[in-house]
Formats: sequence, structure tokens, C-alpha cells
Amino acid sequence: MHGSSMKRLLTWATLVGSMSAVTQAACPYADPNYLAKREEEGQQVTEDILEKYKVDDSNAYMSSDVGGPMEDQNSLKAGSRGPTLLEDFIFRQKIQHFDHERIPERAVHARGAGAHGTFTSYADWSNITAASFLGSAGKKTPVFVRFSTVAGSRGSADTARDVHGFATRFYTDEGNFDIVGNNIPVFFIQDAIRFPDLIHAVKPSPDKEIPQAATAHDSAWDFFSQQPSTMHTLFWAMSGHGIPRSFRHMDGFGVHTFRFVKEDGSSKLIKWHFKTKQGKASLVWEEAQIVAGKNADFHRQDLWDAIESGNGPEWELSVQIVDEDKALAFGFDLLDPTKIIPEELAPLVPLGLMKLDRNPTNYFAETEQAMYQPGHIVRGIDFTEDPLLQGRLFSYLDTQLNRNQGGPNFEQIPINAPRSPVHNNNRDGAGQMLIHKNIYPYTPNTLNNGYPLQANQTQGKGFFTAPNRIVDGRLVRALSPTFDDHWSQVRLFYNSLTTAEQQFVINAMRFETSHLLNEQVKKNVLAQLNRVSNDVAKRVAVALGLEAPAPDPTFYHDNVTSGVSIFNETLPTIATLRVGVLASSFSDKSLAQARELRERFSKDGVVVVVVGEVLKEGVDQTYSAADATGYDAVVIADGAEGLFGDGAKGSSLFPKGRPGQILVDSYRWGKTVGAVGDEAGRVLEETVGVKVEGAEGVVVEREVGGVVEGVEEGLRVFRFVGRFAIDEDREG
Ligand code: HDE
Repeated sequence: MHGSSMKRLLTWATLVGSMSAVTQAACPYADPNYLAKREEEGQQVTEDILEKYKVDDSNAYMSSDVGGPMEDQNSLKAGSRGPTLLEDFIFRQKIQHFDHERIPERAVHARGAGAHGTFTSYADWSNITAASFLGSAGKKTPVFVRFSTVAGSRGSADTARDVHGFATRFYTDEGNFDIVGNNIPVFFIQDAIRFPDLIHAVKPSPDKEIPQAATAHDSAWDFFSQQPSTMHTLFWAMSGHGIPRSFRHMDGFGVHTFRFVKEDGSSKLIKWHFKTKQGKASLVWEEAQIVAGKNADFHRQDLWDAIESGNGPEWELSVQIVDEDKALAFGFDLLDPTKIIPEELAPLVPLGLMKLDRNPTNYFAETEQAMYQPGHIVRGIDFTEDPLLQGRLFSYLDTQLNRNQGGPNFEQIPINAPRSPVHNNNRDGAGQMLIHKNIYPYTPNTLNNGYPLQANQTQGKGFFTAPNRIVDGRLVRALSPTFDDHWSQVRLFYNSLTTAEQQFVINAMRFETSHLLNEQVKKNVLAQLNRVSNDVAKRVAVALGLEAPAPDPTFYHDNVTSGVSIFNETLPTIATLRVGVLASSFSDKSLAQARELRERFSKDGVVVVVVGEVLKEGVDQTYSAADATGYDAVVIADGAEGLFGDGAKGSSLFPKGRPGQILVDSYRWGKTVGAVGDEAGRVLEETVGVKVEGAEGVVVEREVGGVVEGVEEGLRVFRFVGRFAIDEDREG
């Protein structure tokens, strides 16, 4: 059946042309080696289906949508000063297409960025799952990943404090498999039926549509305090996980418990984890707020640049595996999506590596039209009865219908189309792209010899539901009592943070709750915080001018877990991090040094941005456009001292005091600051107001080499959190 080009046949595009071969010529299943062949081919499915759809306009004449060459700069008029004619098909087509350029933005997760890549399995995992993409060591599967924030609309700023979407599509040789996850391993609610309530509470106020992409308002915290299942996710979002340094510096989680099913039908419960190879890193809140204004595209730019520079990000895909009969063994319910399985109870098993290495060619065609569904699963993987997951299985299909203007053929859009053949009796609908030759589109049929055949567990490698899923019970419109503890794991999370991170959580809560207008909502919030920790409640209450309630110790404990803190580890790689070299365009000495710094840093993949008063060779950015938000560390080059201190006043080329401000902000936000030479070191001390001697993350050296070494060490630490004030009267 496959002829000379087996590889090509597996792509959907060629499938359109080859369907006759499938329906009329020998049936694939008639070939006894079909399955073996398909497996073999699956390992080679690397051809980019999207290539076939790319339009190259270079060296072409303009044409209409139906192909006729034409010019489209003037409408057809009755006389040069007369009205435009209805018969102007060129005008009508152009304007009509423009009028229909938008599809509804996602109701949630509207703001995002995507990239292509590859997943490579470390081994043959058939001992735990029949999923073919995990079927052998080195097996490669194309992926498309979209990262997002949740609450903001499509044009909102990247660095809004939020849970972040982490949706991955695997184009496996047995169909598309999506992990539609987040960067936080738990969710706000436990039953999908409450999702509209959550989102209505979090979204801008319906009268004035304020605030955009923010939860610092009454309705959000009213809901949080009335629905305590939100507490766990809320605490994560208030920590550095809510404001990651980049999409590359965050983990991803499937959140729900899923199932792995083996060929023999046996199954286990699993949770998906994507562990970042770049290390976890976050911004600090004030910085994130300023970035939102300075560069609303901060995260999408970062992802794009990293990939373009050959530093595509990587994640290790892992699972936690638990026996079917252990769903209630850990003191919480594995069907409850507000719970993590602490890594101490079920270690991560690394399955393979995902690398993103190709940017989309067209944002709309690929990223905007990517339509993920938790219901896209493949043989060897199965759902659980988690009521949040169950509801999502309906919601995403329904959403995609809405986003595709009601048409059911959205799976045929190139970014959504599987890399494996599609044969079924689904027909017609808006935007049908396939030309089905089978005129007997029903089962059972004899007129088409019974094709397409039904594939099941034993025949045709069909999908099968885990046989061990036994579901029975009385109908109840209620959650299980095993979902009732909303506080113990919140405390586990909080206990596991460093003191500085705990302070960041408190600061974030002070920020958010200070925006609340309603006194009762504030008190309700304190009551919930108090169930997690009296110390947290007290520290938030003091900022609100309120009394904290008396301790409510039912859920207090001192347990900790690993894998949740951001700041307790150094970064495994500093490649792609950015160092701003504060130089002077008018000092040859500083420019020579900037050049040397660039050379040395680039050896480790660190990106150097040289800042000067005016653009010229060797200067990348002007002080009029520069800001501390653009760098992970800054260094004053020898010869640029005049721009600081009194010299800061001197120029109309940039806002007053800007060079010094870059230094001060960098220091305040915990970044490494450095200087080459004694004079620059003195300026650094004076501007920042800190003694270099013994100060962490402050590097002053006479030689460029020493500065590079010190700054690189600082980049690994990423932020020196000791510079942030900690509440003195905290407990513990
Ligand atoms: Fe979503 N979610 N969600 N969600 N979600 C959507 O689907 C929904 C939930 C997540 O980059 C929507 O295609 C319900 C959990 C991501 O395209 C919508 C519930 C998790 C994305 C929807 C949840 C997520 C979405 C909007 C409660 C983490 C973006 C547009 C039961 C495990 C995917 C769309 C992308 C998007 C519904 C809860 C992650 C409306 C009803 C839990 C990453 O269908």
C-alpha cells in the first residue's frame, strides 16, 4: 500500500491524496506486516506537515483568493471622484476577508506563545504503558507547545501574576496526544461545574471591565475565601510560580491523575511532570509590574529569541506512578486536583526529553489555531474519574467548536491535524478539506468490504479503556468527603519555601488584598489564611489594619516537601541570560571593555547588551530605551563612570538619572551588579549605597576575567534574596 514513500504517506497532507490507495487498493490490515511497518515508520515521522501549507510570496504577482493576478490598491469607481462599485470583486474579497480575520480569543488562556519541538523517549516503556511514543529508546515524536497566562485577554501583558498554561501536543504515530497542563501542579476547584464561577470571579468586573489580567479585586478574593479549595493554587500563584522569569524557567504539570495502561490491560495511576532543564527562576513583583509596561511581550520575546539563538529550551517528561488501589492511601484523594503527590511518596520517573527548537512561521495559523483537548489521548493512556478532568473532556471540544465558528473540521487545520492517517465515517461540515472516496460512510457495511475496520485492543492497535476502571455508585450531586481537606497541603507548600519566598507570598497577598474595598471580604480572606497559618494571617492582617483571628490549628503541621521552592537551588545553565553592560558611546575605553565582556560572556552563551548614549558600532541599546527589566545582571564598564552620580544629570539623550536607575533597580530586584575597575566600583557603591566588601552578588574586579567569573556565579544564584526586607516579627 505504501509504495516507495512510506514516510510521506504518514503525513495528513499526503493522506488526502492517498486515500484512494487505502480505500480501493489492498487494505492496510490485509498486509500481515502492517502494524510492524507502521511502528517502524512512526519512528521516522519527522517530516513537517506544515511545510506543505506554507505560502512563499517572494517573486510572485498578487492574485485574488481564487488565483487570478490583479492589483488591489485602488477600488473600482464610477469616475475618478465617483462611488465604489458593488461589482468590484477585488475590493469585496479583500475587505470581507479582513472583516473575518479574527476568531474568538480563548475565553481563558487567551494570551500565549507557542513553539515546535521534539520529544525523545529515553527507553522502551512498555513495562508501564502501551503508548507507542514511549515505545523505544530514542523514539522521536514531534510536539507543539503553547504557553499562556490565564486571566488576561489576548493583548494583555505577559508578566501579569497568574497561573501559566503549559499545553503540549505530541503528534504520535498513533494519533495526537495532548497534555493540557499548567505550571502549577494543582487547581483552584474540584468540580468542573464550578469553573464558570471561578472565571467570572477572576475576570474584570462586568460593568467597567477593570482590572485587566489581575486578581487584585473584590470578586476574585470573595470567591477564593468562600471556596477554600482555591487556597492551594492561590498560594502557588502568590509565590514566584505566578511570575516566572520566562516560560523556559518553569515546570509543567498535567495536574489531574491519569492512567497508564499496558498491553495486557493492567493499569496504574500517574501524574505528569515536565521538569525544566533551565532551572526554575522567577521575577520579583515590582519588576514584573514594570516589565508589563516596558515590554508586554517579555515572555514571548524570550522564547522566540532563545530558539532563534539555538538555545531552545528543554524539559524532562516524568511521571509519578501509583498502584490503582492506592488512590486513597496517602491521606488525600488522588482524584482531587487540588492535591500534589509529594515526591517523597512517589518519586519522579523520567521518561524522555522534550526540546523546543523551531518558532512558528505564522502566529495565527499555528499558535492561535492550535486547539488542544485533554480528551486527545492515545492508546496506553486513560483518564481517571477526577470530576474536574471529566468536565474538561466536554469543555475543550465545545470550546473548539465555538472557536472554529461552529465548524466540526478544526482537527483538519494543519497545526491540529495528526501525523497518522485518519479513516472514519465523519463527513461534511464547514471547511471540510478531505475528499472522501468511500461512498458507503457507515458501519457495518458490506459494500465497502467493511472498511474502515473497527480497531480495538486486539486488532488494529485500537484505543482501549483500562479494564480495571470500575465505576458504580448511587447518583449524588456532591463532592466526595475525601476532597474535604483544603488546608494541609497549602501549609506543606508554604513550609517548603525559603524564608524569603514566604515573604514574597506575604507581600503578594498584601498587594492583592490592599486592593479590596469590601471589609467583610478582607476578613473572610484572613479566616482562610488562618486555617493555613496564623503567622500568615497576622502578617497580612497588619497591612490591612485588621486584627488577625486567633489561631485555628486543625491543619497546622511542620511537614515539608521537595520540588516546590524556586530559590533554594542554583540554575543548571546560564546560557541565554542577559547581562547589560553600562558603557558610554563616547568612551573608547568603555567600548573596548564592553567588547571584551561580550566575548568572554558569550563563551557560556550569556547574552551581552551594551548600552550607550547613542547607537554606534558595539552599542546595542540606548539609555533612552534601556531599563533594568531587560537584564539578569548589569556591569558598569570602565570609562562610563561619568554617566552616574553628578554626570547623570548631564544629557538630554535619556531620561534624567536613567543609568543610575538601571543600577539601583537591578540591585533592588536582587540581580547581580558589577563593575570593572576601581573607579567604576566606587561609582557602583555610591549609586547603589552599598559597601562592595562582603556584599553578595556585587562584583568589582580590576580585570574583565574576574568580573565575568563573579557575574556568572551570580547569574547561577539568579537573585540575591537577602537584599529583600523580611518581617521582623514573623514566627518561625
Ligand atoms: Fe482549561 N480551558 N479549563 N484548564 N486550559 C481552556 O480551552 C476549562 C483547567 C488549560 O494553549 C479553554 O481551548 C474548564 C485545568 C490550558 O490553547 C476552555 C476547566 C488546567 C489552556 C477551558 C479548566 C487547564 C486551557 C479555553 C475546569 C490545567 C490553554 C480555550 C474543569 C491542568 C490551551 C481552550 C491552549 C484552555 C476550560 C481547568 C489548562 C474554556 C472547564 C485544571 C493550558 O475550554
